[in-house]
Amino acid sequence: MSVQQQPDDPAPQQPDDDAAISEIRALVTRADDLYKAAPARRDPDAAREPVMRLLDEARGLLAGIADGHTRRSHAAVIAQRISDLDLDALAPMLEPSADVARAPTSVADPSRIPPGQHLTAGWPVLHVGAAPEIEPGDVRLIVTGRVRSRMVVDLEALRALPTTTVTRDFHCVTRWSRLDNIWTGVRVRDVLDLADVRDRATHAIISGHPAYSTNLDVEELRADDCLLAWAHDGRDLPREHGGPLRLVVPSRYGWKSVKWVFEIRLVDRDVPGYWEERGYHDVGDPWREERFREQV
Ligand SMILES: Nc1nc2c(c(=O)[nH]1)N[C@H]1C(S)=C(S)[C@@H](COP(=O)(O)O)O[C@H]1N2
Ligand SMILES: [Mo]
Repeated sequence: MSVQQQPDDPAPQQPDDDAAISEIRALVTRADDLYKAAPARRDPDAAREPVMRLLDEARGLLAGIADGHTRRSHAAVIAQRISDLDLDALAPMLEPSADVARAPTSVADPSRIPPGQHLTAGWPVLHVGAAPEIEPGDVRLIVTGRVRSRMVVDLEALRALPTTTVTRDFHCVTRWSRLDNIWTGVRVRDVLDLADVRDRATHAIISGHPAYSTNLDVEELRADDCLLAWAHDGRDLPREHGGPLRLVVPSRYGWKSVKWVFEIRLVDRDVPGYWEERGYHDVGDPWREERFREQV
């Protein structure tokens, strides 16, 4: 599969962008190193301030990246780290993607908002690594592991299955919620049935580009509103939100909704994914506020 990483803008990337990007990368690496260092492990509160200073500095350099897509991608990388340290500092820095219709921020029924969440009208972009650029014709989804027929399907084959549209709220563990997202795609259940999942399969590891994964139990994957989606609000899914194809798991925090999804691997035990290995909850139900794994 060809996965190229390119800026949005066909114009050549500004040399200034490169300078800002490498400075940001260096600051984020320093922040990570500092946070992982043994003294920081013993006293995370003391580490917080110097790490935040580095991340703040990195954040200040974002304005130096002219290409909007590249800028949001780097903002997302910084945001994810800040969210671990100080959620209040995060909200003002999340840059919503351009050209996406605004979502409601007031609701008649406040019981639609899970505990600890606030509403956002824009659609923040959040992911680790650089967003890949994948042509619709290059999309391949592998369904493998404990299945009777291992499958590799392309987007055309997925679109030939019965299409479903659902309207669902989206809740990110970094505390923003976006209401009334209209997703169009196919039910994961239909794809699982084609692959003929073996009885022993209890969980799945879902992987997305460039190097992301999460775990879900099979029962959740088979829910009516769990989709492999290619459209949002009636338009092709924007690239930075996981286009051409992403997983959508509305009943879980956003980190389970893998963007640029390329593999569903059925397994017979629960295997933590990217964020779960870093302390996020294995289930991640926003209504139960399952943000983090219980401390062991
Ligand atoms: N491939 C991939 N998918 C991903 C992520 C990621 O880092 N890589 N981040 C997750 C997280 S933490 C969230 S909240 C949502 C954000 O989706 P959005 O950028 O469309 O708002 O994508 C999820 N899917
Ligand atoms: Mo998230």
